[in-house]
Amino acid sequence: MAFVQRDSVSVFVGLGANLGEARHALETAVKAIDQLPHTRVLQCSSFYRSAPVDATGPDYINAVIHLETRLNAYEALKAFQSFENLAGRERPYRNAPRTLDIDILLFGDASIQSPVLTVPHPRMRARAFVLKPLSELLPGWVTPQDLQSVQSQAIEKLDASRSDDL
Ligand code: PH2
Ligand code: MG
Ligand code: MG
Repeated sequence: MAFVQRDSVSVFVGLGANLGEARHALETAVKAIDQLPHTRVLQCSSFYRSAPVDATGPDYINAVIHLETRLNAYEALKAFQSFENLAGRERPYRNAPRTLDIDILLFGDASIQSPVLTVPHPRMRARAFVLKPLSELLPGWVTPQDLQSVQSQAIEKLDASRSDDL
């Protein structure tokens, strides 16, 4: 990897899928991310089932992971997009149902506005499927007002011991 930086950065990443074996796709993605060079997954939230927000199609499975990496944000983005493609992701239109979506939410304290990447993720505070799992990993970041403002969005935490939730 060409752009490895010296210091490792603490990164939060949102995972989602609503086509195919969604839960399996998320589990596979977590393992693949953990195996990236200079990268370690530190924590994974519970898995949640959520109704599509600004989108149509089946319910999503969502989770958030915390990792540390020495890749820069663009290297991480490129790797995540390759994992999406390997999972069979198609992009017929904006917010189309998908087999795997991997979004950088927070990349250390970086603020990035480029044509390919905006960090912090511009819609993360408006989405229960990000705020609920993120509040498990980074409780101080998610305020009660944040959670209040998304309480109309249907979401349920899945039982970790059950494999038949889908
Ligand atoms: N992702 C979207 C649009 N809407 N809704 C839910 N519940 N979960 C998602 O991951 C999601 C969504 C665009 O990435
Ligand atoms: Mg997304
Ligand atoms: Mg995405």
